[in-house]
Amino acid sequence: TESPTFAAVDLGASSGRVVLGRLTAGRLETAEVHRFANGPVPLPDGLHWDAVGLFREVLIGLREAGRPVSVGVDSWAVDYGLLDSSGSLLGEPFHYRDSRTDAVAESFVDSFGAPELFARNGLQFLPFNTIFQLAASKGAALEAAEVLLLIPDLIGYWLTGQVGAELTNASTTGLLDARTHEWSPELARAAGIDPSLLPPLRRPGDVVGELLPPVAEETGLTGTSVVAVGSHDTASAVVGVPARSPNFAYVCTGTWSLTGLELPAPVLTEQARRANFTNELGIDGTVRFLRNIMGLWLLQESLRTWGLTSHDLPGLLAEAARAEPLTAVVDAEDTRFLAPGDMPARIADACRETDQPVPRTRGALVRCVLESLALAHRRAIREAAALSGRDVDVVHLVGGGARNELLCQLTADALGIPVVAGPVEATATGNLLTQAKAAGHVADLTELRRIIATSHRLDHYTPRGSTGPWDEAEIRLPSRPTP
Ligand code: ADP
Ligand code: LRH
Repeated sequence: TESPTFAAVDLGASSGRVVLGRLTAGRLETAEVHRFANGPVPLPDGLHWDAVGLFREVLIGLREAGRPVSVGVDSWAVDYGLLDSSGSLLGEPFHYRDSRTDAVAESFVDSFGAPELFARNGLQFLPFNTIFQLAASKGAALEAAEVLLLIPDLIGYWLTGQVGAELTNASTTGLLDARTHEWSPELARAAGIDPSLLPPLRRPGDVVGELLPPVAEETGLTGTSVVAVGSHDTASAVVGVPARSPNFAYVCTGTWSLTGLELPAPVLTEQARRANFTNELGIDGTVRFLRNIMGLWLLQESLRTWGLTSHDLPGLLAEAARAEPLTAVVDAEDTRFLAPGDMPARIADACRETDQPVPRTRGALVRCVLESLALAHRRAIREAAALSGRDVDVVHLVGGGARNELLCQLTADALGIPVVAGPVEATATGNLLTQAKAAGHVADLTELRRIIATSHRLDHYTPRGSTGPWDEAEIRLPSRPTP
């Protein structure tokens, strides 16, 4: 019989792609058929995504997809579009870096009670969680809205005409009950919305629907259905971690560094809340116990400030590799770095405030960014292990950052634990294999990960030297207030 193929639509905050996967004799061959840029668009009322433009790129990609069994869609979390009663999109979705939640998020938490909120939804405090975005929204769009669709579900709606909310991404909204895995009407009301705005939940593996006739015509696809995957990109990235033993931690590095552990159950303790950990849902009942670290956004925005592009990255990384180690580090979880803007200036401020030298060259600043990320990876992994009572003997670093050899090596050095880097396209890989599993070609997560480990070239980094200099650098970071 012919080997089945699947198509993954993976929308990252900095780029989107359509990737095909063919499963033959226990190996997955992948081919990227379309890639396109993505990013915030400043409009008079704030920062948005160009959702319609992204959908157009999805259609262009699917036109190159051949005859896949199914299509799965994933994207970044928390953001949403609103539809009116006739199914029209009510304005371009806001970007999670928009500042409208600044004044609202903390006061919402204060009035609800931080421990009460964490006990209910199990989420890390991030000012852009959907619950805070909704609390900050006023106006006509929300009043006219009949249904709220998270970004991958919006793309799924445009492909099939079916509405729903996929569970892994719903778990990032702050509106899902961490114990029952159902929408919480109480949290919806607290956010100021009618709970009926939230569509029925669907799970990875569920059929979303068949392609609408204009979509089938535009893409040339017939007989292809859309299947729900871990539609939160980080859920698919964790599926795409080629772990061979249970004692692994992961760092999903792209725009963000999502760093933590895969667990069978949430950790809802007061210590976990104070350490600002999140319990997001993975596939097959797993929990992603992790922290959001600012990630390569720090580097992307530095390049943008300098008028450089990703083509300049190899040269800059070579300079960073030659720069003096650990002269200055910043807290890569500080929300001061969240908004778009002059990143080198903000990093310099953070160095001054902690009495450290300001990096004088671009190479030194890039080194400061990568060392700060490595230190943040170390802190999150150590704390996740302590809070969950797990041992960690290997760290899997997946996503675009797996191409960054210096970042991989520094992460191994800081932790004193080996790092296995790759796949770069872990998210698309996890998306594809979740579809293959839904179609009955893969038994479970263990087999799925074995397929990834045998299909991809992985790079191994062994820790160099002692972790002493990292212990010393960690002391220079300001202590974080706990609410
Ligand atoms: P996202 O899904 O959040 O958009 P990706 O997983 O695509 O992010 O990762 C993008 C990041 O990958 C970039 O910000 C960049 O730092 C890194 N990257 C891409 N290409 C290279 C390269 N050739 N060398 C080092 N890093 C790279
Ligand atoms: C990574 C990601 C992350 C979220 C952020 C908004 O792309 O989905 O897991 O917290 O975007």
